[in-house]
Amino acid sequence: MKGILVIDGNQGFCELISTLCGDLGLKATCFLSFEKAIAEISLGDYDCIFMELDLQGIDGPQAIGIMTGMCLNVPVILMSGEHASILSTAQYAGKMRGLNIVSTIAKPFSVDELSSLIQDAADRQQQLEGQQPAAPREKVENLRPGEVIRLVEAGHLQCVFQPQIDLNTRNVCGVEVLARIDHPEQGVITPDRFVNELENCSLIEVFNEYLFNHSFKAYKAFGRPDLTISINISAYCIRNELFPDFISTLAKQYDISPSKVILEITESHGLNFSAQSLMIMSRVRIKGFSLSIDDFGTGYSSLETFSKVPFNELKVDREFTSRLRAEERAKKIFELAINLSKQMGIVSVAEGIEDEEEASLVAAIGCDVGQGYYFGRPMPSEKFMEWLNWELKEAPWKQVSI
Ligand code: G
Ligand code: G
Ligand code: MN
Repeated sequence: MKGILVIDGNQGFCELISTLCGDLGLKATCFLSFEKAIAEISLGDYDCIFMELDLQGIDGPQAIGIMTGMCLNVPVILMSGEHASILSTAQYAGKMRGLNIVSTIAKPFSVDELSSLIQDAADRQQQLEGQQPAAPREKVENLRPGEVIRLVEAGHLQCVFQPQIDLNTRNVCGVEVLARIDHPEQGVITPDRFVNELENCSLIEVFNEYLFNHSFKAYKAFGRPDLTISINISAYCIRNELFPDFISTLAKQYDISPSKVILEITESHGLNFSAQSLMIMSRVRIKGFSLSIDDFGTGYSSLETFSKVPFNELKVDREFTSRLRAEERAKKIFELAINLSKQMGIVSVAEGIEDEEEASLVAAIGCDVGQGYYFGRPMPSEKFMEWLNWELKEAPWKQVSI
């Protein structure tokens, strides 16, 4: 153990933390300001840094900015007596810039809380010391729209299927289709490397024609007309006068009830409130299809969209699900989204559920449907059919009393 570095303007606090560290067999080095600590910090030779946000001179958030420039990977713990939201924003911003902020602690705290934080930091550091640093990720180019279409036409479009669970009955109730390109040289490519460019040009329509056919065909093969099928569409579709008839004709051709088809729209550039696109969305609803607002709460999603577009489902972004447990603010926003759905009389879906605790938590808040790795990852159609059989009898979430 190399020891702990403490930056706090309060002499008494520095003494307390030194004593606690001493009891745990750790050495603490304390500084009353960031300026005084900076030379030591740059050596990076500590197991952990405890830093107060409200410092004289260079304050905590500024200090975070300076530390990110130093490329440190020492774990940092932020402390503050300010409102919890300030602490969690500072943590979030620091992490975004690559600083290893492992936790925050609101003052005043008990000696026990502090001791367990110090112990955790020491344990974590010991684990890390045995590990190789991660290899830097190679920068990969996005696929050009023309190339995507060429690959799709050559049969390289893959669809994977992720289950959705009714949180009241705990049975599967739907499936979301996610597109992949199986690239001959680069392997499986996810939509973050091709969808944006494609959505900005008319080739998205060619892509969608393949995608819808592929998805509907697989859906029929599942032999589960009770499930809904959710497909991601882009703003481009709902500016196209031909889209309502296209989707309607296709559903008839595959003998699929429109009431089982949910079209997910992510707000991004391009979703506008022109009379034309509002009319197209209304026509899609009149023909019996559902419209879902995807990734709600992040990016471009706004209450304006919500108030103008005829959505009948809201999917809360997985960002909120993952922060629900640790962050009171994320939980409040989650609750707001669920209450809003209830008031509007529409279905709510939580994305990104990764364990039972998250599943129970979102269900307790009143969310209707759950989706995430806990229930099932996106799977190729054959795997999904096996999953459906397994789900009927063995799924662990059915054993949980609700
Ligand atoms: O697993 P994944 O990386 O597939 O999905 C990332 C995002 O890509 C999803 O949130 C979804 O919005 C988008 N996406 C996935 N499949 C499609 C698709 O077929 N069409 C469009 N327009 N977007 C998709
Ligand atoms: O359309 P949309 O944003 O909902 O796409 C879902 C995306 O989220 C896909 O990229 C999918 O692979 C990913 N995803 C689905 N479930 C989970 C989960 O439990 N955890 C994480 N981290 N990602 C998930
Ligand atoms: Mn989606």
